[in-house]
Amino acid sequence: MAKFLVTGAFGQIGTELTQALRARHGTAAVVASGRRLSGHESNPACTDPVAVLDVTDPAAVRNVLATHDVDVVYHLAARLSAVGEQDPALTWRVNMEGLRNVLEAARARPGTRVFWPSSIAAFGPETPRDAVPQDTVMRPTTMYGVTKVAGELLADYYQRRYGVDVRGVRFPGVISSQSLPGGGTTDYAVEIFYAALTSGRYTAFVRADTVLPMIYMPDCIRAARMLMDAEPARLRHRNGFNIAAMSFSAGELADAIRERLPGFRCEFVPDERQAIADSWPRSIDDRAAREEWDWAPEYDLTRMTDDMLTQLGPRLQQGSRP
Ligand code: VAH
Repeated sequence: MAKFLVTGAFGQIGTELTQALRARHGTAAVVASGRRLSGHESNPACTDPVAVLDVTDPAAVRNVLATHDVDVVYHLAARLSAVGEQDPALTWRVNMEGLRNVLEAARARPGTRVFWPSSIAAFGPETPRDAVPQDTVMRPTTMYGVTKVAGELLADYYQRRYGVDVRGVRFPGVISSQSLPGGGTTDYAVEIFYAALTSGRYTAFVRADTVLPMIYMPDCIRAARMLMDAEPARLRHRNGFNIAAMSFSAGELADAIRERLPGFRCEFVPDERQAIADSWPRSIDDRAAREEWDWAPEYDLTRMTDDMLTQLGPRLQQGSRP
């Protein structure tokens, strides 16, 4: 039985990825790890087998892989774009030292495979705004983005120099119904659903005309699984595959919700996160992912909005949040 380790398992993607991996491989096969367990007691991913893991501690990373005899690491622990700007040095340490420690630990255990996500945050103002090519100018303006560009290069180095089987995609903004986002610039695209179903009003922190690439969590998890299941011989790229699912403006998202909840009102009051959003592209060319491992999204704005309201509605009416 293959053993899996998810770092950042109690975060937005980690929570749902851990559950998806456990559904596919069995609970005992998937170790959920986080910097601490306290505060995550209600998180469905925070159930045995769990591990407390600070990814900036190389010995701790090596020990967890050895103790649980890990074959595959989904390395999600990271500080995101907005929160990352509050302490750039810590963001560098967590995002870069954490990744290097995981790659080093995988190198020391031949055959250990790694999934590590990059992000559209790896792009910057000089990147083409529309249909961003797989290989393009990458000069991000956030420390998070810097760590994603550097991380892609580091992961490619470990694959080329040491043969570590590490793979990754550039996730767009992720929208999820089972877990809250963790301090990113795209958090508005999740918060808006909770506000629409509770108070009926939301103040978005970006302009209405802000268009960003987004992906719904079921597609996010399927992309990770498809890439890790892909035949290595087909992969001409390795880390940082562009993937696209949908692009829409904050105003279009509010309109889609209002079509289903007529009383919903949304205002747009940009804050410091607007500058980050403005540095990212509007849409992505994901032909490489489609050609090399058959990527294809299953959720667009309409289907995602319907499912988010269907999933969240009953839960919020019962007064429960993730
Ligand atoms: C963030 N949700 O906002 C993340 C993501 C593309 C955005 O990387 O930082």
